[in-house]
Amino acid sequence: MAASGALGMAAVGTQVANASGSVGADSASPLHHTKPHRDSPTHQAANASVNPRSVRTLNGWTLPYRMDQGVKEFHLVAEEVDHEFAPGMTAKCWGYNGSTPGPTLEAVEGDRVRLLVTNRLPEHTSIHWHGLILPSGMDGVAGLSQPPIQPGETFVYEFTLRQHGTYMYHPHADEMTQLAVGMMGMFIIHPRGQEALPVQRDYCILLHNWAVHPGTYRPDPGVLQDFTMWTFNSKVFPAIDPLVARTGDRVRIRIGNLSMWNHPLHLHGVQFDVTGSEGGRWPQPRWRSEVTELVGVGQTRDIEFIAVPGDWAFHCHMSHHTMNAMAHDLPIPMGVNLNGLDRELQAMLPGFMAMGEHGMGAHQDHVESGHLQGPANTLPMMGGQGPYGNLEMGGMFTTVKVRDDLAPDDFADPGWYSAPAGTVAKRISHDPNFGRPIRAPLG
Ligand SMILES: [Cu+2]
Repeated sequence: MAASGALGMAAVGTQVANASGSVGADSASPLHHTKPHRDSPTHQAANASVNPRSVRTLNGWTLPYRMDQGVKEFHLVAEEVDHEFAPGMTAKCWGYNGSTPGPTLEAVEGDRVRLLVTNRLPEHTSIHWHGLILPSGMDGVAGLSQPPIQPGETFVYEFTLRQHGTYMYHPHADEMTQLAVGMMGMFIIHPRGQEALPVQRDYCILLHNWAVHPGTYRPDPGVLQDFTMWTFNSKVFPAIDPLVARTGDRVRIRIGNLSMWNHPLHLHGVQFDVTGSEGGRWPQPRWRSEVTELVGVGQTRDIEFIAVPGDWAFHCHMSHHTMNAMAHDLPIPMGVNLNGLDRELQAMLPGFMAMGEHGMGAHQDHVESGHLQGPANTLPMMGGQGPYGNLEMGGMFTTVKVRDDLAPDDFADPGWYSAPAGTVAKRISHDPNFGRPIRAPLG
């Protein structure tokens, strides 16, 4: 694979497929699947590379680097981006190199890295390398460790990576605003040398929340709690890609949280091990077997599991975080007869539709049949179609799709799982008085 092809793609901001392992200049890495080669100086100038041990940033990409006399040089551009949360909803956000989250940075423990940061925003910024051990003056806190990067300026950070693990980057200048509008990314440092128990699939996901009021096109940084969008890598379900794996693969999901809530991430179908964090991959005796892991604000957590065949839900367990925009200040009147309420309220609120008398599950049907029209530029609270009907999900929800017959570099959505005969729950009666259920404790 020609590395210059990756550069050409990166230059126009297109996603760079790197999971198959393009030829990197990191010839010190012992894990090259392709023959290591040392770039000539002229080749370096024209070349950009990605680490051959790349993670897969769901719905995102890894930033290629250039080698400059032994230093891996990355160039981040802080800028406004047009971002689509899912078809039907876009916003003017801020990010890096054309995307929010910004591209994932990947390097190897021991690497010398140089990070150029160009500010194309209308206000000053800086980048804090969250969790990295580095000289104080490289820590990126505007006013404390460096002057702010003014609009139009480029700053350079340079340091040696002295650890491995799952890290993040984000501004430390007007931080509340700049985080709220999408400025963040992940920084993955691979250990030098082969990992014990190597993983076959290595995903990373950055959690965030947004307040994009229906009918508006910019996130509101002043909102503290009533967020409308809960995202994996700035996307909401059903626009979040599935995590694809082959049966028996060791899969790692690296989760970072730069939102303003803690998120209990829950995976169906397996007991996973919590295996790492900003502290690197932990020694195996410290691994914990769990099915839900709380990822706190400002934390990263790595989980690993052996993939078992099926379609498995992977989501935040705060159930309002698996919904899209809701009117939080309206009650959901379960059990209340709503006859006539619509008509009276529609005089004041055109298009109002009272819902919730029998639960909210009808919402998706109403939206998809077209008679519940939301305001401009927002998304239905729930959506997504599965092989058996509506998924009634939004926000921080996706699927892990595991199949027996995938090539190691195949990350394409394999469609829905066809379950072996006799292994799917099924209807056995239409009668509400069916059977003899026990409704009281014995004795
Ligand atoms: Cu959550």
